[in-house]
Amino acid sequence: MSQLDFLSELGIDSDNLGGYSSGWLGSGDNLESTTPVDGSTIASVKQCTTENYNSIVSNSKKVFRKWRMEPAPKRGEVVRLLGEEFRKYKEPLGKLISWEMGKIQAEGEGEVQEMIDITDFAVGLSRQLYGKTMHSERPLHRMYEQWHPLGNIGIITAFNFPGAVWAWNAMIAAVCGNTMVWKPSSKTPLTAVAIQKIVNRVMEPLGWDGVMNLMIGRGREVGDLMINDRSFPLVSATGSCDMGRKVGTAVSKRLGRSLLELGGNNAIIVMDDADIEMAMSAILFGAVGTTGQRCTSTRRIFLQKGIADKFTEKLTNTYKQVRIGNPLDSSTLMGPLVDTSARDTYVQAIETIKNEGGEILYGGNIIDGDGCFVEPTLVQANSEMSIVREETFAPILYIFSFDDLDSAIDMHNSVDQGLSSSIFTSNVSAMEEFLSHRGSDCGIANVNIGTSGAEIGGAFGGEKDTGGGREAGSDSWKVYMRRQTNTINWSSNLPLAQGIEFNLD
Ligand code: UN1
Repeated sequence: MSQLDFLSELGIDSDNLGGYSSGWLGSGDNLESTTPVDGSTIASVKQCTTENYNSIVSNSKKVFRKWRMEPAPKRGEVVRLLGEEFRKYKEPLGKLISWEMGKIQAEGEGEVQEMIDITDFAVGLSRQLYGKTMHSERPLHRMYEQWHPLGNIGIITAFNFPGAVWAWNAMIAAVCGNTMVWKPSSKTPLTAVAIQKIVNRVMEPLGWDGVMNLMIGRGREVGDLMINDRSFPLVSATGSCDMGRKVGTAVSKRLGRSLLELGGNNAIIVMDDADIEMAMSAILFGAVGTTGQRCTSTRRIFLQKGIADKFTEKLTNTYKQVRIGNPLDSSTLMGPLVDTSARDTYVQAIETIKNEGGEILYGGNIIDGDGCFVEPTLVQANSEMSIVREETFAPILYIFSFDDLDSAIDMHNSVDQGLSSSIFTSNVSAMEEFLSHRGSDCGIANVNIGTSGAEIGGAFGGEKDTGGGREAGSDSWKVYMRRQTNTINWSSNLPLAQGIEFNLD
């Protein structure tokens, strides 16, 4: 068996990727998908042009008029069938994700599991799109609010979760009655093609071709068209803070709605009384997992003075044992960075760290060869360093120490981003302090759990420069719908609210 057999399992023939009906093969120029494992080309995908954009969007808008008439639980049934299909392809799809962007296979399959989980969530949700009923101040009047589909939704996703983030948006948007156009990262077009093939296999026989559409193309071309297009009432975008500023500005200029899930600068506070083994494992997964390329990756740790030295020494020893290599090899813990430009960014960051007086305790080097491999890196940092305030999408972890919890929380909250955070402690007061209104300022705050690897059931997203959006679980669905307040008068009078009398005589 060849290592790349998962491609044929997914129906991917690199020379013939499939039809145009649902978008992905445009008539523009080719986009090469390469693997960061050795730089080789996996496939070449034709990108969408402005013309292709127009036809995908107009078809999606047309299908919306039909899809919104399908009762929500029936839409849920379609999503349930998608979930069944994702289950069948968990392994090959997980492998393709690994091969195309570099995360290890266990994490690739974990990502597909998130796709499955969100379909289950959305199926249940399809029978729970509840609106409230209010008591009217007027007699024999009924007042309530209901939720209607928004329309045709734009979904822009990043390379680091090339399937799951689309699924969080797509499954919820679909049960809410929306159609959608997905613009994936240009670094992971093949994963998007494989997913669209699965979608088509389920949707086409049901007559629902065109509910979920894929549009592979340049950000500066089709992405720009989408964010400026009034026909997209909502654009959900995941990526860097800079990208989010661009999307947010363009969408709000036309008074559209955006859902932004942007960069994080996530930290873990470890108190003297913490379970050290547990904290160590969480930090390792958070900082080294996905080669430091999750928006929830752990980038900073704050160690209380009593344990700081010992903890740092132990962590350094743990880092030495991280096995780096082919992400499809089951013994590998850390695969490559996504591409050579990510590797260049890592090199520049190491340079800046040194210039700013950071002490590299471990790592700091790239690993020679055709792949984009680097060493996981530990840095003894100081608060004067400016680079610690930035999100460098690489496995670089900054270590700080602190005396008391108040000062740790101050340092923790001093950055611009506000996605995920956690504290390791066995002290109930410290836990509650961290979770209180004067504690962590992030959208996600955990106790004795790391910063990454959130479950889909909770609303996912962050504050400040992370963009304020919420995706996946809880009541995130509301952003994919429009709320309508209805008042029905079933009396034979017309009393006005606020007791106003407005008569001619
Ligand atoms: C992201 O990196 O954009 O919480 C999403 C986590 C994953 C999702 C990360 N469930 O780490």
